[in-house]
Amino acid sequence: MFKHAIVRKPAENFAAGLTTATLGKPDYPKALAQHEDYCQALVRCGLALTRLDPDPGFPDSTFVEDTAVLIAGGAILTRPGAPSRNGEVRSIAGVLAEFFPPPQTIAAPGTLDGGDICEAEGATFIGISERTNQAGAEQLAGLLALQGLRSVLVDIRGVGGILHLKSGLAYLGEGRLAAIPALSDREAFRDYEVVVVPPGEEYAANCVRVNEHVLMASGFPETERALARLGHSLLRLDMSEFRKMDGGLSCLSLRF
Ligand code: CIR
Repeated sequence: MFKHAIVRKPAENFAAGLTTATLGKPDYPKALAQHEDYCQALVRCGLALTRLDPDPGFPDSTFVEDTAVLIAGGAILTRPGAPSRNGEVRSIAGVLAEFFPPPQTIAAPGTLDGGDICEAEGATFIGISERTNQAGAEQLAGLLALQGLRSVLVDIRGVGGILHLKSGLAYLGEGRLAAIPALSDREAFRDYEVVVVPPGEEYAANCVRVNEHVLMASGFPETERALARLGHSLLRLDMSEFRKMDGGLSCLSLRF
């Protein structure tokens, strides 16, 4: 069960962050409203929120998930692969100190973004991407192994259209994953039931199971029907403005 989440409101210069999407510039008031809806959904899932102030020094800092990995009661500070995001870790470290013992860290030459980490009961999948390199992935796997946790590295560098592993993969609980077609038949996932999101609905694979609910982006009817049919209680959220900045549902919070 998750009890808590850390979120950070987007800063006014949110549109100055990194993106590869060609969906236009995000509308700031709309992004704020969508962020608030997201926060309310987490509250509805039973979470207490730590809400951080916007940080215009780092336009991508609303995507807090990338700065830390919270697994097995411990915190690991990441070393984000995008140089412009490296400084985001410092302020998150201060917040995590309220909740966790002194954190482990990912060290150079390793780089790692939290968006590449998918914890799936029995295994932690670590994406090797444009942001997370082999050294970073191996460091994290080593730290998790000290806790007796198994990691599986998943190279996503050849997969188009996703920034992070979790842009195309989510753990839904009870041995079930949601995945984009390009990832769905990877050997790494063979012990899981994989719900494949249909072509054209790839963005919907970045959903998040939070206690009794699954948060998913609105506007993806086939995925919605498939998840509902499997008995998931869905909370649908408009993510349009975050999508314009390559962001999804999972990246907007650190949950623990
Ligand atoms: C970036 O490129 O770093 C941000 N604009 C988006 C980060 C999204 N994070 C995530 O999916 N975990």
